[in-house]
Amino acid sequence: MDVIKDLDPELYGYMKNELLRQQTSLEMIPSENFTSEAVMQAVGSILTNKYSEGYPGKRYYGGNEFIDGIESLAISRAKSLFDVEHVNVQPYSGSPANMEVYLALCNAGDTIMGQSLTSGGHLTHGSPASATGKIFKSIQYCVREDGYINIDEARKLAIENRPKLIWIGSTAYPRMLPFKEFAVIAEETGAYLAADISHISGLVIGGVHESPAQYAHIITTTTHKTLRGPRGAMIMVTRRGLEKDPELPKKIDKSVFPGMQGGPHDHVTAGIATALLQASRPEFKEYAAQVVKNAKALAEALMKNGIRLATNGTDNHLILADLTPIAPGMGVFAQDALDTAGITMNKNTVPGEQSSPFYPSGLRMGTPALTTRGMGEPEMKQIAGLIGTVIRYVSARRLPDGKEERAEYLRSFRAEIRKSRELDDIRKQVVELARRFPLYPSLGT
Ligand code: DSN
Repeated sequence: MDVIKDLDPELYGYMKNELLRQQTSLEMIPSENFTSEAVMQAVGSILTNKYSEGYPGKRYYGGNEFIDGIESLAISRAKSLFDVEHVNVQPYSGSPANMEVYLALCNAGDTIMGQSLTSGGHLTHGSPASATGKIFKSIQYCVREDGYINIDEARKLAIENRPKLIWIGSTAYPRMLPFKEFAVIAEETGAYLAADISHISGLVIGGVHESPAQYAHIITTTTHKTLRGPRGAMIMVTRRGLEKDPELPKKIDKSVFPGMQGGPHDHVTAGIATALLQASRPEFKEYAAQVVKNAKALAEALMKNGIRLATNGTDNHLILADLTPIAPGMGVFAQDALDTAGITMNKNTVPGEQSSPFYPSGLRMGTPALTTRGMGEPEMKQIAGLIGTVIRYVSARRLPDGKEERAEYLRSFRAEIRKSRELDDIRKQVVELARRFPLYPSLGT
């Protein structure tokens, strides 16, 4: 960062502090990870200078002979790793990728179906807060009381409403995604099935989560979560997709460009190619397996610490702690106090949420980033103990009912936790633990 340091000390200050924050805290947001220095080199390279609207061999600008090579490399690596027939690596991120799937398959007003946001689905799967819930007639299936996807409800809704497109894929679901069951529902109702595996694509490649390749027609994924690449996304068409609609690859490509996007981010495409190469190595399989082992160890230890978990555990990289037994809305206090102690995760709704999406009762956490640092089961037990202590520290808190009282109460709570000796003591233990697993040592601090 030396060039930035000389040119722009103000920006450099923020960047250095962010580096220090990443190095000295415990990153447990399940959708985050630490990408490799090779990926960062690709993303920070001269490839950011190029325009290349179109696709390899069919560009609207000259000078793309090397960019064609890079994009073709990313595509061929993705095809072989995910065992799919067609890949588009140009989507800017996950939400645009999903919008591009809609644009390829649906018209405004068509019926679509996805998992509701409060049940762990994604905004772009038809949430009323997203354009996808406004442009289309959105049918939402939920999880059952026990936290598992309600497949019977999804089937009933699909038969009643005949959606053109069904999404399977989640952002806060700790169990295996039921691809096979959803393929049966899609088949029965004539729908396209799109699997959004953004959270779990690294686990799929690593062989610790079933692949949707034989079940879905389309697969979307971001590239920066468990896959550990740069911020970006891909849309894939499976053999099953080609059988249903031989025009699918063409429809997807046209929808990405010129339908939704202009020039692809070639530096990101290079980062995706690099990440896919790394993900094809045996070490990545070990990494993916360790992510799941760590999540299971963390879940076990949290439950021993008296913390309730949605579905009583996890099959993947993610854990959803349900703090409702302490008090509805407890996720808000817990997230802030944990953050003060250097443990980063996010408040989240839980199955049967008794509070609200903005003041939810749960905490969503995961192990991909901690595992990248090299942490294992013993560290997960230690971290569960720290999380348990912080949750006990906030457990007497209660959210006031009134909106203004609530804002005032949270302001004073936040001021108070900044001065808390107990949290400061945990913060010191967090720094000590984090320092034992160095992150980006070549970048200093
Ligand atoms: N923001 C992502 C997540 O945290 O799961 C989803 O878009």
